[in-house]
Amino acid sequence: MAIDAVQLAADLKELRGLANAKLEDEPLPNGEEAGKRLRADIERYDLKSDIADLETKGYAILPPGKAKPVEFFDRLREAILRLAETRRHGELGPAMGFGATLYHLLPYDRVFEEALMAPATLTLVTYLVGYRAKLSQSTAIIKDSRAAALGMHADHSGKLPEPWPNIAQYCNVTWVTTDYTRENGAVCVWPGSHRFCRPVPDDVVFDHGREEIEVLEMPKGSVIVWHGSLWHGAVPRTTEGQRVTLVLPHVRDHVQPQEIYWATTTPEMIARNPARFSTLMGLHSPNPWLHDGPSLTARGLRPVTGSQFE
Ligand SMILES: O=C(O)CCC(=O)C(=O)O
Ligand SMILES: [Fe+2]
Repeated sequence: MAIDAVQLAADLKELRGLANAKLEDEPLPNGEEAGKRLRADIERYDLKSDIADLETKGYAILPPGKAKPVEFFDRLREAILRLAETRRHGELGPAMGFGATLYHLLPYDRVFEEALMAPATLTLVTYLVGYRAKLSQSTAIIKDSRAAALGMHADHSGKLPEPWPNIAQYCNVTWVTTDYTRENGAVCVWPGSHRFCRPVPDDVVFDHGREEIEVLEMPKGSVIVWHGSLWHGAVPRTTEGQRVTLVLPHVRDHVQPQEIYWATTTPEMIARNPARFSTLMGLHSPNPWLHDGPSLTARGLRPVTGSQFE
């Protein structure tokens, strides 16, 4: 059955209309105003040293309580495990060292929306990929005692042609809902590798033991944010039980998100969230469009004052 493109265009127009109306009261900042607002948020959420970590190491770790209270991570884990009972798991996860993967979780529990809109993490996302950032994935990773090592890679791989720019085009926000230890299969990183601006060489992919690579051990309730060029992977899990993680990667506005969020965004979701939520769903981007072309109210296409379109 073909998609009804006429209906799709009408639905998208309605959603974009609601999303654009949100901007009237809460316009997204541009230029100098964007810098000013970002600096104020970095101050407000006490993120100066995290920004320094993003610059020097390519990742930052928010300790328990900084992004959200620890209880919030219990809600996240419970929602993931509940959904894991009934939802189809991704096929590639276990084979590639990702464990059991559940994709596109955002619309299925409000707790994911809360994580997405948490101000401290959103400020770090803004620092890395701008105010026009779009959500790229809302994916849960569940690893049990059989979970293999995840090869070292950069998230820019397979998404951006090389050579990569210094500036992040993709960033990862990893919500840690069970303790990360070496035995539990924690994420590992090569600090500073985001500055190499290139993919992980073949001989490093499964060389997790080399001295430059650090295993990130941290308690439940932590959040890790990293630059898309950072070399990272995960060590194998050797203990019983499960490692449960939510990843919320974001992209710059010109990069195609991995998951199609406007397709599952409802008018209620737009209404109950700040305007920024609609931006994250891709609803403030003028493209993609169907036969109706870009919307006149889309960003960058505001009517010229005094024009016939005013
Ligand atoms: O949690 C993991 O094992 C790593 C996942 C990963 O590489 C990613 O989310 O980009
Ligand atoms: Fe990754």
